[in-house]
Amino acid sequence: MKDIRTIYLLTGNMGKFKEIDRWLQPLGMEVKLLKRNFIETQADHLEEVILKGMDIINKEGDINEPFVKDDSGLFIDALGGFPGVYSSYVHRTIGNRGILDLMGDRNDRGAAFRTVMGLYLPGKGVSLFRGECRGMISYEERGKQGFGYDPIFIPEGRSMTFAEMSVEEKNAMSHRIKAIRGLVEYLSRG
Ligand code: ITT
Repeated sequence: MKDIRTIYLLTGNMGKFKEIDRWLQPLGMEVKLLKRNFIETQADHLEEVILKGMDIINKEGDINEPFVKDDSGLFIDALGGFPGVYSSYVHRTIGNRGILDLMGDRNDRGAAFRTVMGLYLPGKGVSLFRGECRGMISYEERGKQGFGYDPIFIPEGRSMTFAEMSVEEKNAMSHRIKAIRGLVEYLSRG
């Protein structure tokens, strides 16, 4: 394992922080919150969003510690991948209710959550890790846990939404933790 015991997570989303912290803590890694006020660049792909975001932060030049940034989105098949890279804006504006209205009673409800996670290591630059979780959009909002689109997303093979699951249950199958597993494996390669 590259000798990294503390990772800074650049996010304003405490739901993400909780999930990542819950996963990394038992592996002996401490996650600390790194807050930065910057406007996220809009782009067509999560990879571009994250690379541009990390580049802006690196240019500020005041972070000399390993840090991680997570960019995620909900991609709905029947809506051509919408809201995708616009997930944050769409959630703030029309919300889960609006997505359910757009879906109406159509049967084709397949969707995927995707995460691209960027890891910055001083002297090594940025590495990207990806994770996807397929599932379907529910017909109504269910559950109080989690955050964002969790109340309307049912992961493949399950009948509960993410918002009806504990952090541990969601982590066992989530897009975010698939990306984190890649990151941990990368660090453990030394
Ligand atoms: P930061 O950029 O500060 O990390 P954010 O909430 O803006 O936080 P994203 O751009 O990655 O994060 O997320 C886009 C939207 O998708 C946003 O509304 C999130 O709440 C939602 N989202 C991301 N991951 C999710 C997950 O695991 N479950 C449910 N919704 C999620």
